[in-house]
Amino acid sequence: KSIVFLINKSEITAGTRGSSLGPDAIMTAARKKGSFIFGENAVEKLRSVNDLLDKPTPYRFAKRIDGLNKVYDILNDKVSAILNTNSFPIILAADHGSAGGTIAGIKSAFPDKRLGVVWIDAHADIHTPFTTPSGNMHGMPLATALNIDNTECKVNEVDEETLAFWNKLKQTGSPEAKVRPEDLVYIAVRDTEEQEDAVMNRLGIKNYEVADVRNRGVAAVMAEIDQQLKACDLIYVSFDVDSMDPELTSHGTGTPVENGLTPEEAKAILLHLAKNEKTVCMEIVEVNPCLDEKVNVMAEVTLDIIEEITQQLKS
Ligand code: DIR
Ligand code: MN
Ligand code: MN
Ligand code: MN
Repeated sequence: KSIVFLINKSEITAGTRGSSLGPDAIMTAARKKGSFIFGENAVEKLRSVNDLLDKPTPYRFAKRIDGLNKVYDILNDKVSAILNTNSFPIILAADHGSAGGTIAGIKSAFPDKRLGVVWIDAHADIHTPFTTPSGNMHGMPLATALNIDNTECKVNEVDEETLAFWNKLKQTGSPEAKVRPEDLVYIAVRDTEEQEDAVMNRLGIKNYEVADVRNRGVAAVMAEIDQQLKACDLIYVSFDVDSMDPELTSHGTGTPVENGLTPEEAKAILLHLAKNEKTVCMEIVEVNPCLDEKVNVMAEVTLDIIEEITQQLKS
């Protein structure tokens, strides 16, 4: 496969600042190590909308949703264009809020294909403006892909303007749901709010806990995931680095949660998915060197994983 690294530095959806530096921290780690991965493969950089962060946002239950609509449109165009040239996008993004735009782009390129999603994350990212505790949109990308509002668990009174932007996000790439709940699999989710637990239960969304991965082994868990996604034509893999244990990644991410995957477990999972012919796009998000307790350790750990999946995809 021919790889395109797509760099998206918009960091408007997290609650902490600095993940826009994540992709550069990974590229810096590569140069330090003497890796030519970013010279040997195509690299494309997207325009960022980070200047929105220099002003307050009026949308308290969906912060900077105006900017996120632009990011969704940019990704929808770019990801679908890369897929249409038969290349494989590996997206290095700042925070996770844009991943719904990536899914929109995959759906735009393959409107008639059934898309499975493997979401490796400490968080479920399935909030909506009606349920969010923070207003941070990196907690919501999957709700846009599933086209759900979860008003069953409503806690926020959402204004009309926010709602119009929200509906537009959900419709980017397709007016209908882009992913079915049974085609979504979580790995390592361990920090959710009750509104998220309720929607996961209602829709029957499966989570493989860190203990499942550790006790049963990566191979057994991945075989079960392959089985669940058997009816899907395509797979998108979203890797939030906070799925990994903060003690092993020097807390270099915005919302670290203890008891995560080891980098070795994460790598084995991602390599398995990279080997699957159905996998059409992988995304790596939430590296934040501003929060790293050592010197760029999270980026170095993440680079190591990216190098191996790239090698696997090209073989
Ligand atoms: C929390 C934290 N569920 C929220 N979310 C995420 O604010 O919605 N942290 N995605 O990375
Ligand atoms: Mn996430
Ligand atoms: Mn997360
Ligand atoms: Mn600690």
